[in-house]
Amino acid sequence: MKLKRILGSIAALSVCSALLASDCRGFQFVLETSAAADDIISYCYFEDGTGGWEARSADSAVISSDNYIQGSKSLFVSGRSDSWNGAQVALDADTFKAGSTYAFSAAAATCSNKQTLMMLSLQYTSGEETYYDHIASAYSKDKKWAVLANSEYTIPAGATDPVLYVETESGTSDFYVDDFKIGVKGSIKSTSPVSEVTGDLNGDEKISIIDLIMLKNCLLNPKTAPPKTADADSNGDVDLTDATLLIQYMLGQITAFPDPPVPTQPETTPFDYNPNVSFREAPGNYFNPCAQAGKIVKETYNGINGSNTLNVYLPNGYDSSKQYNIFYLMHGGGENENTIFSDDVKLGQMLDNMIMNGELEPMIVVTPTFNKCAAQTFYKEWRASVIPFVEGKYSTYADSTSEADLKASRMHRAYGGFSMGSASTWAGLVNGCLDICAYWMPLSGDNWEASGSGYNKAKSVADAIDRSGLAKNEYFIMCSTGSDDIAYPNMNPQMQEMQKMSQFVFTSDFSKGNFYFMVAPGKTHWWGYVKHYIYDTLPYFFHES
Ligand code: FER
Repeated sequence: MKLKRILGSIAALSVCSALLASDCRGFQFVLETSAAADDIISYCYFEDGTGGWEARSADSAVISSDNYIQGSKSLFVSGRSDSWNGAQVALDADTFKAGSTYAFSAAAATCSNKQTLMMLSLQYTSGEETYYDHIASAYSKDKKWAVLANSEYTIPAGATDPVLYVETESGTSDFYVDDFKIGVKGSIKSTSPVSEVTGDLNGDEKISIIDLIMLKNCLLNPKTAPPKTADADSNGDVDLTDATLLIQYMLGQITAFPDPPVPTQPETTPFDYNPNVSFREAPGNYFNPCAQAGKIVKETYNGINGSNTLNVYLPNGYDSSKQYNIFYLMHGGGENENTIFSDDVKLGQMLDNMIMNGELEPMIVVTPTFNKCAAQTFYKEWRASVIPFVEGKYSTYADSTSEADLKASRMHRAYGGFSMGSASTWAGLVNGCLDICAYWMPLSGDNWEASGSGYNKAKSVADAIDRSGLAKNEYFIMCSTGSDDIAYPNMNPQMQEMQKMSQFVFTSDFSKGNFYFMVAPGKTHWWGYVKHYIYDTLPYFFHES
């Protein structure tokens, strides 16, 4: 062990000086994947077309010159709604024989700002069954290229209809594919197996000089994505500090790498709750353009109900290295995803002004539409398509869009809506979405998941809470309407019954309770009033942990 350390030290020192002194191009061999031309059986560099590559359940796969690893073009894949969506090419079964071994390689680069495991996979049929196998994988982030290569992959014996494809382990961000080739067995160098051990860049389960050389290559080639394990200080960036830490580790000066830094943003903020929040209009100038305006981005995604669009409000100064709370806000019947940020409502301006004046923490607000299904079933599309699309692309508290990470970030997610949007809110809450969302804002609409009395409607909500197994400080329901609103006579009996039930503790101080109903005197069923309910109550969200 001691001898190993000393040898390691000497090697580390020589590389350390190489790092400082040379142009180090001699070390590039580690990431080299090129094969002799004779060894290549099939290739596509996307310079002269797609070479048979096509979208795999994504909206499109087209040639792009925005990002490439060689030549001047690549294949750009967009409009994915699941992690297995991407780009694919059918393999000629006469050329690539089942049971035979070949070398496979493709470069891939995600548009996500999160580390994303890119995968080169094979779909094939055997008998009646379809199978999916992973050939090679590597991490990418911020459009940097990861090489997915396996020098010896055997197409399973008996496989028919082989289709090669590029997908991601999680998330639905757009990505690029380039430099695709299949060669004779052994002709292309395999990329490293993916390791979870910090400092082990090449996945050989050791931390050695080879890892340091690989790290150096990543630093010298900004187009190439470093593996996740290169981030020795776990701060999200790979830089010279990580190289220094690796050297120190090999010299025995440190025995472990630093723990990930504590997030600079506090998980929760102390909040001065009013336990009986009452209706108050937002200042009139909050509906004027704001000096510190956020951005409203129109997005298209391919969801379970087909292609659809939504709007994403990004607060002023949105920074993808920070994490943001997220509020999904639904329109009413006869409206659409553009209503809420339109000049009729001007919610964007109101959010800008609230955030500028410190009344609201910067957050992401998403306005989808239930117009491709029904208000009461939209929660299915929200869960299966909208959240993975939005939170795979924008930075929320979800570390990935896996089920586990959505659950872990539930205290940073809210859902609300007006009128039929309120029907969609109750539907999501009642039908199993409490596991990924803690904050709910029904506005001028009662629960249509149960018919009949206010008691029945209240009981359907209470039952969902019982099924969720959550504690009383893990779910929060902030309801509002006007006393002259058509929803009031429907909503009020349900609200009265909920107050009697043990699952609900009535107060707008969410450090002490979880349910509130604000009634605005004389107000009717109109966004012109409802926008003020959001002004009054949205600041009460996201302070609990
Ligand atoms: C309600 C009253 C009205 C309600 C929805 C509506 C979900 C919607 C009316 C419309 O779209 O015309 O209590 O609850």
